[in-house]
Amino acid sequence: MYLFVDVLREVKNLAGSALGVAEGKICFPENFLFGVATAAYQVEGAWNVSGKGESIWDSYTHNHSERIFDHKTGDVAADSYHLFREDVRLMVELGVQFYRFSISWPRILPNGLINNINEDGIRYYHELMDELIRNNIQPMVTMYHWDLPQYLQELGGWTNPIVSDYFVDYARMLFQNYGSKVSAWLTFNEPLTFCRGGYTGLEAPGRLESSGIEDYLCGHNVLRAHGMVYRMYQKEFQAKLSTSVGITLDFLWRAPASRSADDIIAAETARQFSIGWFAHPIFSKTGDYPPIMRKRIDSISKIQGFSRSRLPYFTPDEIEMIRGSADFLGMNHYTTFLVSKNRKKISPKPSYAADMGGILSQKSSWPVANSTWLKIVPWGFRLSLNWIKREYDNPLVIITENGVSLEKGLVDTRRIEYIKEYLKSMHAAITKDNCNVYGYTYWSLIDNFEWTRGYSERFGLYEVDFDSPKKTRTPRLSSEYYARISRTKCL
Ligand code: GBH
Repeated sequence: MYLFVDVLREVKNLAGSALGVAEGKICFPENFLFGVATAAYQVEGAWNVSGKGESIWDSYTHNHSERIFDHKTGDVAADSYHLFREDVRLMVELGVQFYRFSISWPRILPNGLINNINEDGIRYYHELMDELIRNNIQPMVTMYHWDLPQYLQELGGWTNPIVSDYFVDYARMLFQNYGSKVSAWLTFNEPLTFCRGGYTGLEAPGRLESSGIEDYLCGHNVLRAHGMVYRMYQKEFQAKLSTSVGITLDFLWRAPASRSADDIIAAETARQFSIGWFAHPIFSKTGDYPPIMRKRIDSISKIQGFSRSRLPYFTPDEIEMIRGSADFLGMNHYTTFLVSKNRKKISPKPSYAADMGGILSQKSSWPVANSTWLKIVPWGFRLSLNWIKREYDNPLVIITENGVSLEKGLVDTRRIEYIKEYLKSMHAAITKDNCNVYGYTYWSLIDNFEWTRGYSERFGLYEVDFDSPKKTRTPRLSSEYYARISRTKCL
């Protein structure tokens, strides 16, 4: 059993060596880690059980069922709050080395604040972790997978800087309670998605008209919160705990739509506005926002009549605090988009999309999944990893999500194909290009509540019958395929 921390130390020597195409097989090194992932709101259910507080996703699905594709909620979901032992049994079947799950902030701190601790919440995650460890599965924990305590939303949510301080209180109590059990921590899951989606799109809190202002405030406070947690961890816990702390960023590859210089520049700008927004402050040598983001938003803000940039400035101390504040980069990768230059004139209305200046599309010939945004484009994976390597001096990366949605059904040969092709692409990035990737997580262990898509999109290696009282889990073909990979480390 390898701790992530050990792998973190060893992986540099590993790249290229133990890897390869042995006897015609594509193999990963022996201590490369395979896992599966879920998130609290998507699987736990038990939304108001034993003292849990309300989250923004509880209130959002309850008050805005019209915004959820099938008008459903995560009130019960896959009921993993009660069925976690069954979930762990499935992971034993899969032979995975780790389980990435998230902790529900309001299950532990009902209104988000540290003065009111819900002991049942603390107990629940202890039991889950103990069950995992008993079965030799390492817990990898996301502190925040989108379910902000509703009370903090009423204070302004991530647009209010005080929420960063409250997040540090929450994180400290997680280290205190679970520090000795968790192999790797992720502060946030996909700030790009929840800051953009929550303030332009349909994700909670669902502020539809706030792009270009509130999304940037959200990102700013999330970056501050991340840096503050990492420094608190270093000061108070690092010496005592054998663990590592990172962040998960989503990187859907952005390829130029044509060979024109304009589109090549637009694609690079789009990368800086997506992963770069959060990765540049943490993983680059210089820190702070990507220069192109700073430049474009500052100048467009001026043209629009603002007296200051809509993208807030970090103080020099904050830049230093955030720079280098991660032991590894967690990367979620699913698909690829094409980018062409937006030739429209800047409108007076602030928006992230206009600031970014590219138009995103996908090729109609790319094979589809069961999510409108998810086209199957394996080569984008290798390019994403190479971009990370070049841009941030080859940091340690763990793939914290990769997966595909399909129709209901147990014979999911297309999922097997997806996993195979994406893993081949990742293998090439490791062996041929020397990218420092040391783990891979399939999203998801089981079918779950797919946010605004409700239960209509299925990502699980196991099917869940949401109509059955016991939320019966049944293995799909892909679960056998993935079990072989995680055991043999070969395709
Ligand atoms: C991940 O996000 C999430 O971390 C996870 O919770 C989720 O279940 C999983 O993916 C599967 O969706 O409709 O064009 O506006 C993946 C990244 C970014 C994908 C936002 C969907 C919306 C694209 N997501 N995106 S669009």
